[in-house]
Amino acid sequence: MINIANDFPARAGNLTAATTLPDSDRKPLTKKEIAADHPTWCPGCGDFSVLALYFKLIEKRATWHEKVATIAGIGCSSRFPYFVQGHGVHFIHGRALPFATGLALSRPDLHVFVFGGDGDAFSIGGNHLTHTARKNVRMTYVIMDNQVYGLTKKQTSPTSPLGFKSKTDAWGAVDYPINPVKQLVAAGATFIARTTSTNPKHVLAMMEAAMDHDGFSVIQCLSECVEFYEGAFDSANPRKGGAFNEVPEDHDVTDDVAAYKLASEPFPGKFGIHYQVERATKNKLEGDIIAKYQEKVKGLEPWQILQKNFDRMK
Ligand SMILES: Cc1ncc(C[n+]2csc(CCOP(=O)(O)OP(=O)(O)O)c2C)c(N)n1
Ligand code: SF4
Ligand SMILES: [Mg+2]
Repeated sequence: MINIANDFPARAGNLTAATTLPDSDRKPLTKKEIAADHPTWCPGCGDFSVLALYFKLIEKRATWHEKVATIAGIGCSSRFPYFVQGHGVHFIHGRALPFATGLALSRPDLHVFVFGGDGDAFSIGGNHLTHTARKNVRMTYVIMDNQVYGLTKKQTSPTSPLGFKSKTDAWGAVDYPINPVKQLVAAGATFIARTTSTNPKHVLAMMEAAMDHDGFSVIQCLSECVEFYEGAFDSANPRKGGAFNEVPEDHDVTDDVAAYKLASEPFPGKFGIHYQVERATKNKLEGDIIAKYQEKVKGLEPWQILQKNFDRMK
């Protein structure tokens, strides 16, 4: 049996506070309390900004350690949970979403955040992304898109543009790149937004809107890999001669065809919420089935429920 005070002395303080104080008397988390190890990303990496804004979001939303979980797969961007002092998992490459799904379904009191890269999301994890989107599991997924595999030192990723020269495409990429928004619309995601790490105010606004969405909320956040794809997003950065254009006010976010069209604009395209609709979450639909069954077996001991199931199988 785990003894929190002995086995996790660093966390024991938080737990004691959580168990003895009524919620109304508890202080919300500060950035200092949620920041862990010094991030080990290369100086200038776009991922620093995303992490800083996640801390800001947690601070702004006045929440507590046991109410938030930070999950990731593998990649530079997926090192995210290491740098967060809180509950989280650095999981298998491309498998962050199935893990997060289990957590989100079994713990509806938590807000589950998933962070990861374009490779993690659209290559090895592409299948999981499609299914999490159609199931509409309540969580927020921030895809830190640098259009390259950073951790493994410059291979072509599914979002790398045609002609991109890398260790896997010495002559330039020939495979047509994935358009994240179009892919997510087709898969059935109920919240899809685009932002860029060089615009902190906008990143925070998108994270807040995503957190408020009751369903699977996905943000494609351009996050430059200064080591292996420098300058990739200059065209979206006014400080580098580019343009940051927001989604037009008259765009109907509930119209999937309009979202698809908007996402077809040449890179860097528009930033903001491209698509948002309400659809029952898997959390709600499954929760209803569980509640209905629990009503049926009310008063029975767990072994009696098991026995009933065995009897039915005879
Ligand atoms: C099953 C498996 N296959 C391949 C790898 C090697 N690998 C680790 S990270 C990665 C790609 C990372 O790219 P991305 O998700 O875009 O993250 P970034 O490093 O760019 O942030 C690959 C191919 C792995 N760790 N596990
Ligand atoms: S290799 Fe690229 S993505 Fe990875 S930490 Fe360095 S700059 Fe960031
Ligand atoms: Mg990447």
